[in-house]
Amino acid sequence: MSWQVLIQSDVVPYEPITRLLAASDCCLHWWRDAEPPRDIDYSVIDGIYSYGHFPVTRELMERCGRLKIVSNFGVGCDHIDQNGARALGIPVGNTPGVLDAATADLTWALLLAAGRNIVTGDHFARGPGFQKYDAAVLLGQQVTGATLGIIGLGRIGYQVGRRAIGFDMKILYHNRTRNASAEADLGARYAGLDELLQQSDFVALNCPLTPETTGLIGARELALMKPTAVIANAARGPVWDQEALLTALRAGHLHAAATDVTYPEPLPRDHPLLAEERLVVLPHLGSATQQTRDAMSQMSVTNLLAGLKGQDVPYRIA
Ligand code: 8YV
Repeated sequence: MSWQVLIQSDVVPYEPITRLLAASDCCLHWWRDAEPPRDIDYSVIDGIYSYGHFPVTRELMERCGRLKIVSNFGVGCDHIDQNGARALGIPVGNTPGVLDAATADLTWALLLAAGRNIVTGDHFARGPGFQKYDAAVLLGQQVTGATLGIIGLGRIGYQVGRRAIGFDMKILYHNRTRNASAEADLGARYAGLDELLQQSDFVALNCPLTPETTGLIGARELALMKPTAVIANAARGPVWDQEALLTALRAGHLHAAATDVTYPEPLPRDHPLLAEERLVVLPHLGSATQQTRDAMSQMSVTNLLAGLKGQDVPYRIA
């Protein structure tokens, strides 16, 4: 018996995924373009494997006649209609835990890069302008001893906080709910959003994208921040208002910002954010280490196969 699986991806997926799927009883039907493929029989689709962030709508799930599972390569499932899946009784699997360390490391790479002018410094060191060493150029913001505000103290935010202990930082956090064990472990203090923004020298966005977090950081919130502050987004682009961020950076309000995520992703090549020197931009590298990608591949294929067989999905978000 072979399972019919719709795999959404406009790039060649990470090799271990196709290897694991090839070793299973899955017959793959590719969705490679913006629009769903027309040449497949949706009535026989047993599973959807979501790679990248193509939308998985309720309509698509309803169209797949025998759907038993939606398996996502990644922890964030904002592109999947989870309420729709619940209503239809279709389990959704994701890959929590295995990417916390890699994403927390990258959050720190963003904070440090923006705070210590790493990218502008790299460009300057290679360019024609660097003729004499000058101790007064490219002064950054001190990380050690500063206040870190973590917005979203889930698994990844917690790991960001753990790393801050090594920098002797004072930690504030803002979250849907208080996290007593994290407060005890990290010495973190819960703060309202405005207070966190006003008091933090470094702000890390590590929350999932939900209706509540969409546009969480807009012009008003950016204006509350210290003019020397640094903000990094390792969550999802729509958590902040990109236009408001650009305006704040251009006005010299904030030391710098860094982001791993944008909307759309990628940005059009002529987007003004890409020309902003005080913004570090990465192409969604949060969990992009070989070790983490291997674990994500294994986990997402395990979820897929369990769902196809009607077994409990080991890592289930909906
Ligand atoms: C993935 C991510 O790279 O897990 C997530 O939510 O954003 C990243 O770890 C991505 O989802 C895979 O496409």
